[in-house]
Amino acid sequence: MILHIDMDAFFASVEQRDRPELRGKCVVVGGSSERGVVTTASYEARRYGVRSAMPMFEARRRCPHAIIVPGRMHRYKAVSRQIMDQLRAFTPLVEPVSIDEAYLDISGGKRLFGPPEQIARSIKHRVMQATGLTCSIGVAPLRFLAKIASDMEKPDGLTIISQAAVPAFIDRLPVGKIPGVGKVTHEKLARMNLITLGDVRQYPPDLLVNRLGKFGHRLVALARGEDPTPVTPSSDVKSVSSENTLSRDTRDAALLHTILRHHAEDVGRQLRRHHLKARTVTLKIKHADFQQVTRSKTVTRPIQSAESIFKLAEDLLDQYSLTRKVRLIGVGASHFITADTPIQMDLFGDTVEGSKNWEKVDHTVDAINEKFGRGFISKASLVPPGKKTEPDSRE
Ligand code: TTP
Ligand code: MG
Repeated sequence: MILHIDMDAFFASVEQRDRPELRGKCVVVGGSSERGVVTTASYEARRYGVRSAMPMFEARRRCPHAIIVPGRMHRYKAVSRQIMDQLRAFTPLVEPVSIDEAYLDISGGKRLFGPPEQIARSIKHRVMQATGLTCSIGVAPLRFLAKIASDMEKPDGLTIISQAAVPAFIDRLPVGKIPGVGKVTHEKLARMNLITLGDVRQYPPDLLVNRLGKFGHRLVALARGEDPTPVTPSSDVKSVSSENTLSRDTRDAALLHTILRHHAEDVGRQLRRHHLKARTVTLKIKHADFQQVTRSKTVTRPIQSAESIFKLAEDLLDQYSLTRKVRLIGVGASHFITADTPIQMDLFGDTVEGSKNWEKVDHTVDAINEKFGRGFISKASLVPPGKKTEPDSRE
């Protein structure tokens, strides 16, 4: 089963979430100048006919009381990452296709997360908990139908097309709804009297290919209920690392250990963000004379927690004889397996004793920092000596 998720009025919803005074109002995101266009509009504004890509003056004409806000792309991107992260908790097979939509292959999720409808509801719930935003979801045995389904009950929709319902759905599906059928193709099909995908199925395939070229092949396949495009996870990350050039060259082992700890923490965070576990940890050192040294250690069982990464990096540093001053130090992790599903976690367990608990700590720290900003909370071992004071009232 393929699940397609698409956020509702994404940019506008983020603005309404961040600025409570905009909630329930007609919000239009876009350029407010003479030549500005609408990027998106809240559902309140859509009632007045405001649409994406409409000139802003037209939007103003249709909805004079609309509040126009300029976009904040960095913000939307950050929220998008948060959403994709939530999705990866259900399956590693997540293919983001735009800033606010993704395909998931949920075929393997039944045992862990229940039937498709339950998975979809859990996803909606999780996305809401993590971001305060609503989304619409479509589930179907075919990728293109999942996409169409997610659009059918917007906003806050959930539409499931079961295997049994597919033939009838295809037969009645207006061709204009098919992703990839633009205005020109739509008109061509209309001239051939092809109104639904059912009409396409009954049409001689050769003739269709003749008229439409390559896209004709695709339409013939879709009409037969074939959409072989697999869900391809975008994450082809091969390694993650964290390093820094020191403000002063040093051989001070205690200082280097503290810095390593920070890097291990950062690497752990990246692994968790990508839902990966690593089997190899690499220590990288650049000396004052710019000579670079790397030392690696590979373990049998994949790790993810900052603590496990730090322990390995620390061993590597201890085994390396520091005869010269260090200019740059870093930690890397590679040799990945995906670490998304509890099955895999149980299967592989974890290596360093007690690191399961550390993983829990790391995940909690990630969640808090995600909500309140990076650095809101961190481990005592990362705080420089002398700064471990009582939290002030602000904290
Ligand atoms: P969409 O998912 O197409 O639109 P939407 O999320 O705003 O509304 P809907 O509930 O109908 O899904 O696009 C996602 C975001 O991408 C949208 O919030 C703004 C941005 N976008 C553009 O920048 N340019 C465009 O032409 C469109 C359509 C969207
Ligand atoms: Mg959307």
